[in-house]
Amino acid sequence: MRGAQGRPVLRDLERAKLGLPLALFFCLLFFFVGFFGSMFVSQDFLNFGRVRRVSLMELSEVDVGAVEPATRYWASREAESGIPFQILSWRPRAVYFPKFATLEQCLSIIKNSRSKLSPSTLALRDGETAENTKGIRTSTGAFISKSDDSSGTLNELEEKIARVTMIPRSQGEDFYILRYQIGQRYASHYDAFSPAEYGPQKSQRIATFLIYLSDVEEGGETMFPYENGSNMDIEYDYFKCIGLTVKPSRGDGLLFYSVFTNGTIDLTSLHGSCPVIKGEKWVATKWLRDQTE
Ligand SMILES: O=C(O)CCC(=O)C(=O)O
Repeated sequence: MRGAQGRPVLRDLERAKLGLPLALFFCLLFFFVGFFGSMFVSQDFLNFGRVRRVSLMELSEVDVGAVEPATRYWASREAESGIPFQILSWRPRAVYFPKFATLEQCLSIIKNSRSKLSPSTLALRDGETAENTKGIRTSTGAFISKSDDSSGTLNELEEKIARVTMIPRSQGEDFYILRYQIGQRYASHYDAFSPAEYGPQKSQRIATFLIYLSDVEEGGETMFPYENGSNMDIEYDYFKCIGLTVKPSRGDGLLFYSVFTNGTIDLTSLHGSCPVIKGEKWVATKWLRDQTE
């Protein structure tokens, strides 16, 4: 190495008697870089650990009441199954599964059910008739079992639903394939049957898994008007689209629970389908029960 006038620098330094102080300076420099550098690395590591622990705590039921809606859009996580999901809400417990079904699976289900659809019906309570409940549910639909589907698609999806919900396939009803055309909707309702209103039940619907088979240009959202306890204190008009709304996106899945773990109905699971404004909505619904029917 050469100095400004072409003289070797080390020799210059030696001459200036800077050799020892310089060596000490470099030693100290390396020490501090190493010390603080390792602190940064371990801090990062600790933070990573902390984030994961908090997430797991938030996933436990203990914190249900404390979670605000703003925290519902967490980054996707993967369950044990390796299927990505996103917590949408704690009240009701609702989980979103992006790209749960493939485009081919969605199209195959629509193709297989199109010719089998008939006007959707309602389970009637005392005093209700088809006439006085007209307008509540205006879609068409068809129950289709996996054995009615030679493509094997419903079988594959049923298996996948059982994997993510950990509810045995034998506790699932046949798929109900729904089609909503412009203006059609399903006013807010509960999927669980209250024995006080519907009489004693052999088994209860505990959860619902929806697979959106189509996008919808406008409208057709699945809505939860009472999400997080909101709107429960007003005279809610069951036709109104308020609260948490989920825009259908082809292939995505939505799971929500209608009952608490003690079997009582979660009132915040009230839900419905907003009217389709533009386009068409197709959904495959699987109702899951607390025991084999
Ligand atoms: O179509 C939807 O988005 C909701 C369907 C629904 O409410 C049901 O099938 O119980």
